[in-house]
Amino acid sequence: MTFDLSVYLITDPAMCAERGLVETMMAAVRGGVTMVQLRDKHASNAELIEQAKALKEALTGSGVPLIINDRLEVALAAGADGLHIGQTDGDAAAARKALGTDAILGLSINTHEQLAKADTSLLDYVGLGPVFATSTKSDHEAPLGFEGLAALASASALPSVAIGGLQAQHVGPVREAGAQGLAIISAICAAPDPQAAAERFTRQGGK
Ligand code: 3NM
Repeated sequence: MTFDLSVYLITDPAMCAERGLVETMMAAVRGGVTMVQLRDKHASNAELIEQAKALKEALTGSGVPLIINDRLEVALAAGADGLHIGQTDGDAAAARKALGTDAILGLSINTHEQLAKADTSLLDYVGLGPVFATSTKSDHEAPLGFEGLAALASASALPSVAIGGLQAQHVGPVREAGAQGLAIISAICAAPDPQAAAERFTRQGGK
């Protein structure tokens, strides 16, 4: 499946709770986000399957793919467009085998060692981060800054999306560092107006 990493929304259950998951995502889609990832480290698979199905239905006809964080069973059961895995989330080979060649498969990378070990034949993109320290992920690795991001992006054979503490004013520097896009949680999900927040990213040339 073709995909566009330029403005990649990742959902957070607490930040989306008040407005609703589907409503927050759809506001961001109206603002131009190009990918959506459902991420909830604590929900059960059954809860996530239900949420994923609702998101997938809302995205019908938008051309925006739905990616599931970490849970292969959820991606399969909900008919999602892909899966994103972290370094400790399990096995890219098993995920690719279960999802098939058409699915979008992404992997989080923080170091050159991790990048060297990643099997690019199994993956579609890498997530590089965190660019900055962020309170959204309490156990994140050491921040890369734009220099570290550029070093990893240039060493990557796969398209990359930057993550971690990113705001609309970072679209230019992230692109200059060689990443194809920005993955964003709080700057969109926790914004008073997620559509306007997404538009700030897409207007900066993020799309
Ligand atoms: N992964 P925000 S940083 C989910 O470095 C996640 O792999 C990261 O949230 C990584 O846009 C991060 O609110 C949190 O900073 C990103």
